Amino acid sequence: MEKLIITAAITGSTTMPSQSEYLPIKPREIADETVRAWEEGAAVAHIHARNPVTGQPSSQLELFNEILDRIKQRCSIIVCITTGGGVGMTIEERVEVVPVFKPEMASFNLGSMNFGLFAATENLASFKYDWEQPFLESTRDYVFKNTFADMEHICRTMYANNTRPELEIYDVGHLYNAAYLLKKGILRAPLHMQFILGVLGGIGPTVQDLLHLKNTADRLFKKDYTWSVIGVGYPAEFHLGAVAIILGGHMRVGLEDNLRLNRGVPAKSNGELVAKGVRIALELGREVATPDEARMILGLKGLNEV
Ligand code: KMH
Ligand code: ZN
Repeated sequence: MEKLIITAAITGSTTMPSQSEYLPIKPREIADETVRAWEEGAAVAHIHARNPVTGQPSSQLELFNEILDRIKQRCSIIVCITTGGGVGMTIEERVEVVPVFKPEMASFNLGSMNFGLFAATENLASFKYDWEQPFLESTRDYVFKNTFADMEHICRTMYANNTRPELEIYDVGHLYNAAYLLKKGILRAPLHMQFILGVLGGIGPTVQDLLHLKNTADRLFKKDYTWSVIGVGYPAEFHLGAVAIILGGHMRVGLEDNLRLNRGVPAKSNGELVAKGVRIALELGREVATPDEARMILGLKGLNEV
């Protein structure tokens, strides 16, 4: 079995600063957390930016620039920049990072969907920032927009910049969207897919759901693809990661998706979550890929081209 690629999703745009005091916000913090994740065994870092004062998700290129610069100076991790962005960002704002930074990889979301963030914080007693509660509440009436026109635009922008798309699959229909784009030559084989389980609006975070995605993908793409899994929340992050380790997939961990290291124990860094992923992999007899080994597995252009 090929080595395991561990992706660390460092901060994201869906977890709130009030949910964890360890969530990195400033460019320096996001870069420090990325380097720590790399030291612990992550081969890929999935990067979002936040307003350094308020912690609000941001599409500002200057913030991305500072984060990416700091990471590149200190380690060789593969950077996969988000084009999912955050609530309220336009497609143009979300995709701009691709032509500007020409990353080795970027996320590519495979369909429009409800994306409910309000439920995860229903038990929070108070909020640190004024924007958090209205932001979460606004997702009761929010559609994460990725129409066919949007997907075609994002996909063409990626190939024009030699950036490998990481296909974000939140439900079974998204696999059929990918199959259509592949048939039309908009997407190119082999695909790299990320199965995301546990977003309110997408498929649930169970092993049965993961196997259904995997079996459907095998049927549609004749096993000519690589895949990774995100289990949103705890313990899904590690349970579904373990299934991916056993089945030959790859795994993503990180504070974007899950804030707990163990039941009732907050994760104090992305590095802790990566280290746990490495421990599980080694216990199950699967070796962990370095960034350069991951570049070979994923067929990436390399750090000199970004
Ligand atoms: N927040 C994850 C559930 C993206 O950034 O484009 C999905 C994600 C997508 O990471
Ligand atoms: Zn993301």
